[in-house]
Amino acid sequence: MCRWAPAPRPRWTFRLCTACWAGTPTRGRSGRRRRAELGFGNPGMEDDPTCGPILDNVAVKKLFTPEPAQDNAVTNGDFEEGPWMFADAALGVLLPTNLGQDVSSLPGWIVESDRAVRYVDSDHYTVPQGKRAVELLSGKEGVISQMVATAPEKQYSLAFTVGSAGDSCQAPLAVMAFAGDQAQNFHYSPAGNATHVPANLTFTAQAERTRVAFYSIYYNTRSDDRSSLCGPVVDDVKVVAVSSVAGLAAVQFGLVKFFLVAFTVVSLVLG
Ligand SMILES: [Ca+2]
Repeated sequence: MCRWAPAPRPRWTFRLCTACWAGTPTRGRSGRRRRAELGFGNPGMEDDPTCGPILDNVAVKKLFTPEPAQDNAVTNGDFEEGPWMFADAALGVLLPTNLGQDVSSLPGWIVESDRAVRYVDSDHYTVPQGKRAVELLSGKEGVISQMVATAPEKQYSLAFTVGSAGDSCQAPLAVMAFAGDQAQNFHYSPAGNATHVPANLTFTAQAERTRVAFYSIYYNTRSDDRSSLCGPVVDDVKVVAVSSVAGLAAVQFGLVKFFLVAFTVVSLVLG
């Protein structure tokens, strides 16, 4: 029963100019304003036909697709660009599948499963890097993926962080990561107070584009109610040519070696 709630209208829509809120209306090639139509409807899943969901706080955000870094083939690998989040969105934003769609609310990424994943922010969750990340829900039914540019027969490193969202999610937390024909599971095993750990999967590209993907190995729920879905958090995804990784490691090793030699020389001079 929801006697206090008036029955919602079965469907309503409104139109908006896509640039009106920016103060400078834009026009398409035809000279006409470009408009988008938004629609909300009640699918009628309630037992009581006089009940229905409440709709409030509608926001429209203009998305942009970040350019991949020069040494990282992943677009929006830090998940910092995504849908609008209200300041009081304590439950994050659920991202449903966008498979087959031209536009993704998580630029660069495809939610290719039937179940949604959760977009979380650092105001309400533990986020490994920056202010945004993705929490994988529903086991292998919550998959995010991206096609990245690669050179055939070249070795790459898929690096990312996996951690806990700090939402009382029951262990174990683990991610299955895919890169081309390689797949490997990574468990979140924190050391000390660490809320996330680095993970790395090396693969050899077979084509000019390689699919990278993630899903949670387990169907986790929160420990406080044992019913709300949760899972591991993924962030800071990078695909880097192994030669670049080796070069960086060589530079780091060279610097360490230089400082050790310098420290030894200074120690000998000073007696
Ligand atoms: Ca991030």
